[in-house]
Amino acid sequence: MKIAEARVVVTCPGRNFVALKLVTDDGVTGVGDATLNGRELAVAAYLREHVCPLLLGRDPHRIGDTWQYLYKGGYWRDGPVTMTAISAVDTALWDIKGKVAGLPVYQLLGGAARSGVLGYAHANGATTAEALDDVARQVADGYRAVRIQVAVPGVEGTYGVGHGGHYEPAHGAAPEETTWSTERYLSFIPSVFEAARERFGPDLRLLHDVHHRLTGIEAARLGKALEPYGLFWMEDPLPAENVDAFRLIRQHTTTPIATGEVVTSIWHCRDLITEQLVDYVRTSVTHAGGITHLRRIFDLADLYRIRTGSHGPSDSSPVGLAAALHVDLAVPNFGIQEHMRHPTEADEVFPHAYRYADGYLHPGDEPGLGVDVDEDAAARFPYRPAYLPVARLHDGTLHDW
Ligand code: EZ4
Ligand code: CO
Repeated sequence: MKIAEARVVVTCPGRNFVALKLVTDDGVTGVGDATLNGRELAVAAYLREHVCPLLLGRDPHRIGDTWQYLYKGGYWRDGPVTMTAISAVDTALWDIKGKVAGLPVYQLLGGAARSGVLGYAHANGATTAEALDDVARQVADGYRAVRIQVAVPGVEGTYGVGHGGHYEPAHGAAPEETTWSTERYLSFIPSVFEAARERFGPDLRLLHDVHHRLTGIEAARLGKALEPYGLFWMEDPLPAENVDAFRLIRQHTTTPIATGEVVTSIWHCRDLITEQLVDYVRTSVTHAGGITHLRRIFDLADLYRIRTGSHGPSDSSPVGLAAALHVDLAVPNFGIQEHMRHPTEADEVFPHAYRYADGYLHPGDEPGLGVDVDEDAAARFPYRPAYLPVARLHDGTLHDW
């Protein structure tokens, strides 16, 4: 069996996605997610120009060898563009292997370790009251875990808050300029979770994404202030390259910490894991080297009783979500899966077998990943440039977004 064709699909059904489709000489297809939000065409070109030609003629069953070939063989290893491209190839090869075996990918990973994948939904609002009404909607939809983001008074364009309803941060031909004030944020956010606990009681899992905005001591203060409200996690308190700052947070608070959505390999989260500086690893199939590499990260985490919390925003395509769900169902140390629904046009371009019901997701039982890209439908939605915002302090200084 040989890889006979490798095609890159760039499409914008409600938002931009990049997909890789591999076809074998006997007609088996496999798909992988290659979406890197705001830098989509860089990955598309990396695949088209430098990866697809190397795949032709290779044995699709040699997943591990192909991974090493693309990682070590490029000499310039790692980085989000390279790793997203490798992720797409790896995921597509698992899809092919599953189809050839006649088994869903989770069966190849050891089989189901649970009956369903606990998902968390997003709730947001311009005010606390609005956000809590959104939480109530998610709870009515069955979710047992909800992330809450509220616009901080006086902070225009707070992270995680939509322009009326659905939250989708990437838009426009240039990054939107938003503002940031750590002082206002820190004094406001605990009141949101106090109100959420009052309204929803002790059982609902509450999550919050700081989105890399704080210093170690600021994050320690926030973690302490949130302790009475028993958060499931405080996400990305600061950029993950700063391991020392996580040590500082740990000295001060028992609020659980999740990080890793921008981490692209095991090397960048090794110390966070082995020093038990985080409680949940948020690396994703789409950006951390596909199913093969994600399992290595999650296995390392399991040695330290650290659980998974894979990134699952709307900028991971339905292909990325399907792949995540197979891993989630099989690994021993699953924690939770982010679940942000896709636009309806995206569900049309990427027909899928995974399903959501009553707070839980399941990848379905079709051979492979159980997801495809309809290339004719994809062609009806041409790429439109869309950038993630930037954040500035009130004096104009560029801050972490
Ligand atoms: O801002 O995926 O937890 N989810 C997140 C996301 C990220 C986007 C960036 O592409 O932090 O909303
Ligand atoms: Co996040």
